Amino acid sequence: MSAETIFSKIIRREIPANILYQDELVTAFRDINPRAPTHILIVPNQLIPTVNDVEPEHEAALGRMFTVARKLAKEAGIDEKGYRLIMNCNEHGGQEVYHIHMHLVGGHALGAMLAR
Ligand code: DGP
Repeated sequence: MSAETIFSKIIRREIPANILYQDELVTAFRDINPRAPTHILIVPNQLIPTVNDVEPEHEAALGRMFTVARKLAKEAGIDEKGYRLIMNCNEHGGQEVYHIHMHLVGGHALGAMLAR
């Protein structure tokens, strides 16, 4: 069993978060430390620590993360100008919370994908 993170408590609504969307597979809430005008985290309700732990049985939740990203980007009014979806994995990827999550960021031009 993997160790739960703060995200499991947010999903179960045991601690406060600005939840924008929730269904049986995924939950989306505003990042506590936004790096852009829109910065939303979309997470599977089931704990998957890293992308390295993804299995075929997770495909429904992972696919739902994209359809929810599309919906929330439209609701935020950033769909036409564009946005970025980011998933960090492990130390070199800069992952801080070991419950996989998709960052939906946008609201202004985000610049180069990676610092050189
Ligand atoms: P990452 O580096 O990809 O693991 O990003 C983790 C993100 O999670 C980071 O942008 C800050 C956010 N975060 C961490 N703790 C909390 C929390 O308690 N509430 C919310 N809403 N976001 C959090």
